[in-house]
Amino acid sequence: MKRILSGIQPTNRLHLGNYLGAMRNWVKLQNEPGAECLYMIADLHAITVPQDPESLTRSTRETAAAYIAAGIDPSRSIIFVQSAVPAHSQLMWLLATMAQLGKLERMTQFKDKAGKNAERAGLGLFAYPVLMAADILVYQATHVPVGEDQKQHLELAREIAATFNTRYKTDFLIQPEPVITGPAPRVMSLRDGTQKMSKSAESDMTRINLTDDADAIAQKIRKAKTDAEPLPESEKGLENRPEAKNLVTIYAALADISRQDVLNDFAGKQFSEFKPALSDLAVSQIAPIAARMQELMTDVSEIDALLANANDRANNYAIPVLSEVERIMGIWK
Ligand code: AQP
Repeated sequence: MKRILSGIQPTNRLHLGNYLGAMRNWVKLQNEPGAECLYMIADLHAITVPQDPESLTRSTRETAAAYIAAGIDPSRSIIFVQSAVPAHSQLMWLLATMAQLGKLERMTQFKDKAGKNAERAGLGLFAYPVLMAADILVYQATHVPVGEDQKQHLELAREIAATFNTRYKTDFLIQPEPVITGPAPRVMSLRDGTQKMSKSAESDMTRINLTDDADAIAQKIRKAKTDAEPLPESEKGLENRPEAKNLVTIYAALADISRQDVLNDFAGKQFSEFKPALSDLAVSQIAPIAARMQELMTDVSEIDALLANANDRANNYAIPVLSEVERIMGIWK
């Protein structure tokens, strides 16, 4: 029996990177026999950088719609909002007493997000990995699908669970394992192949949103940065060509084939020929998600009802775990 926990921050519209790097694998996991999946909308993580309140609420609903439109079935998986389960924040405080500053200081995502101004970064951004540990441990999750950039945080969650268990002579907290679901591609910006495709990048032309219609997708791919060379015969020929590599990676991920298979079909071809093929493929997979999202967003009461029900189910898992941690620690309640 696997219990799986993962989530995305509702920081803006979800994009192709979130879909190919995370959500598509979540659907596969949901369909595995014996797997119980909890997919969170991580609004408490989103506010570790300033968010406009109205946009945050809108993005929270839209993220729920995106999960469903991408194939996560709310009757099989629990799609819930992190802040609606107070046990996450409560457990975070208890775990914070066991998280070492030195380890938090080594987290590369904090360094990346805080940039040169680390002294001015908020405590929430610094403590983000402790909240992530609470997110996982409060469900006694056994498996967590993580991208490359989250591996360090998962390791910290394992260490915090081990510290708790050693300190209180128990085996109550489960050390979660990373899930390997096959290749989860890292999708890069359409305008700079060295930067990750990101919700918070300023220019909308850098990403394909899951809400983009066929015309928008085609336009973004047409305008995507490339170089003047034709496509190479082998993957080695993509080295030092980040934009070309990115478009080939996206094609391979959408078609569920290897990069080499893509090159076998397109070697020697110019981008003027490759881009329309990529565009057709992207439209065939993303436009139906966008259409379903639009449908769901026309009646938000249905989404709100689904979330209310799932939030209750998530609370039913989390509250007893928090209570047991408190009991073990001797917390007065
Ligand atoms: N470009 C990407 N390629 C592949 N996977 C990606 N993910 C995000 N971007 C890419 C995966 O999506 C999941 C959730 O991400 P998140 O919202 O929690 O935070 P993030 O990784 O910081 O995503 P963004 O889009 O870049 O958001 P902002 O701009 O708000 O920071 C993770 O599994 C991640 O690997």
